[in-house]
Amino acid sequence: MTLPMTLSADVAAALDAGRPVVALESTIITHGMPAPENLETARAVEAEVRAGGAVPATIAILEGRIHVGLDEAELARLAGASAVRKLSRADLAVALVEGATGSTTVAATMIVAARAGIGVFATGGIGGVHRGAETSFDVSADLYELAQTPVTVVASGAKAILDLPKTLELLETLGVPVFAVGQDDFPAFWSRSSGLPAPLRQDDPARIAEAQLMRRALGLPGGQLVANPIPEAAEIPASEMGPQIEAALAAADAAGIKAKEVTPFLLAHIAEQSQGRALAANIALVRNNARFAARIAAALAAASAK
Ligand code: PSU
Ligand code: MN
Repeated sequence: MTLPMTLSADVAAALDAGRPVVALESTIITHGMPAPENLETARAVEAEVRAGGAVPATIAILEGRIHVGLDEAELARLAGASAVRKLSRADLAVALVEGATGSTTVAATMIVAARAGIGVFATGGIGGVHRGAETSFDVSADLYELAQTPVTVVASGAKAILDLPKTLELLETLGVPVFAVGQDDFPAFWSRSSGLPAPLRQDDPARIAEAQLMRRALGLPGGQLVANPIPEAAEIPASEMGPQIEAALAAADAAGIKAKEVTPFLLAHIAEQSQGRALAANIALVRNNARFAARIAAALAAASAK
């Protein structure tokens, strides 16, 4: 069976010529942010990638076809659509067969990026081990994807609604390199530090790109997590976020929220409770990650040409 996948003209041209490309996910547009900030952010993130000299490739499923690179109308249609599936490794294939429209999580975006030949991807925060996972078993498929699909993911760590120590432990078990950028601590999404040291630190995008290629030379599967802290001006201190996260978790529990709905529910609750501050922070960190990802993409293109 042939894969129903369309590359936009500028993404196809860049990949053919070996020029830098940065993949972007779409769940953050459909399930991670409210309108109209979702569409504004998607455009701003693409502009950051372009300003960094790379071509943005936002990935989504439109009526049973994978799109790598959305045009303005497609982006607007996705951001405004109501019944959009949140697609991950488990449900991507069947969504294509059913002709569905869906956004791609970190895991699904990595799968598509790797198929398209894109080695770098920027987002806000990856999914991870949820608090209470010892009873709920709620662990994001994003972690297992990082262990098997060769894409470097730039994020501001894992979302701080998660159990960050357990998330780091599982990443280590799965053999996923986790680099902090510009500091030694693992960031906590809205806050610059989680208080936990990151396993690795690498400030040079060229070394990060080379490490991805060296993993391939070693015959190792999987990608890398680049944990880039939120810019100082946009950060919300962890002491302020703590109670808001606790309140969101209690509300999710009371409402019986499970599985795929957990992350979108918690993010929406926190965005509302913080009067937009958490959302502004989320936007700032994604844009910053797009800038750093463009630098890695440039280094990857240069190293691959050698
Ligand atoms: N980063 C954000 N907002 C988001 C996400 C990431 O700033 O909404 C999405 C990503 O698509 C990630 C997903 O893969 O949340 C995690 O969902 P889950 O915990 O159900 O695996
Ligand atoms: Mn989950």
